[in-house]
Amino acid sequence: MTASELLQTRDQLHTEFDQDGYVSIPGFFDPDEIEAIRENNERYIRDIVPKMPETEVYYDDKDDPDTLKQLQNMGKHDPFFGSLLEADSKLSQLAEACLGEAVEARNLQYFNKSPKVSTPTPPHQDGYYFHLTPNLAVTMWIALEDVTPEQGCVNYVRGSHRYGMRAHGKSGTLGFSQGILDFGIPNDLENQQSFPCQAGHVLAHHSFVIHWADANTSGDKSRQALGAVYFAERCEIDQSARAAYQARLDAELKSAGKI
Ligand SMILES: O=C(O)CCC(=O)C(=O)O
Repeated sequence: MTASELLQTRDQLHTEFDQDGYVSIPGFFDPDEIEAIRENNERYIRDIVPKMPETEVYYDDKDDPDTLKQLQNMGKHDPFFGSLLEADSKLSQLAEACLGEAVEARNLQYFNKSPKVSTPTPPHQDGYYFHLTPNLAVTMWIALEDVTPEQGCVNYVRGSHRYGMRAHGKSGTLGFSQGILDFGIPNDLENQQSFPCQAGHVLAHHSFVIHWADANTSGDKSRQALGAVYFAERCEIDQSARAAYQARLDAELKSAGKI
């Protein structure tokens, strides 16, 4: 999708996002754009990851680099990824179109499910991790490669952003420490939508939308994606709650030998 197509479809995107809690845009990044992102991602993993703080790099198996699972704050560590997020970038414009108001970039994450070791992403709402008032944010999930259900595609509960925050508890999953405790009520089951997709496809979801992904059972393929997070500019962040949560998590992961 070009920047001008994005501008032309702003209202439609906002209406759809309001109604379903997400939008799904095949080909948001064209093949050349996604190839450039993939090449820079490889460079980033090779050159930047070794210099990153251990609290921002998760491996399914810390002793096996092939099991790299998640990275945080890529935009802060590298100008290429910083430019993907900056004001007026396509992602920033999409975030603004979805929420219908001014946004601020917060994080760029890498999400992989290695074929060697892979765990499901538990059903959760991103807003649980964000500590925002109002809880208004959007995550854009960017497929770096084609993703089938066997590789662990993203699934949503359509319309779930309208019912507020569900109770979360420890999931035991590295990188997604919290999951919805009572997931599977009739509304969850009746409104599930799965999104197998092709490289360059972008899914943008509201901070209250329930989503999850299965483990990668493909046997030989990775499942690589980026997640770009924007908060509505007017949100207040409870910095002390965020910092306390992060400190607790880092200490738990450290004592369990995960980081
Ligand atoms: O990549 C995944 O498995 C899930 C990503 C996710 O939860 C998110 O983008 O908010």
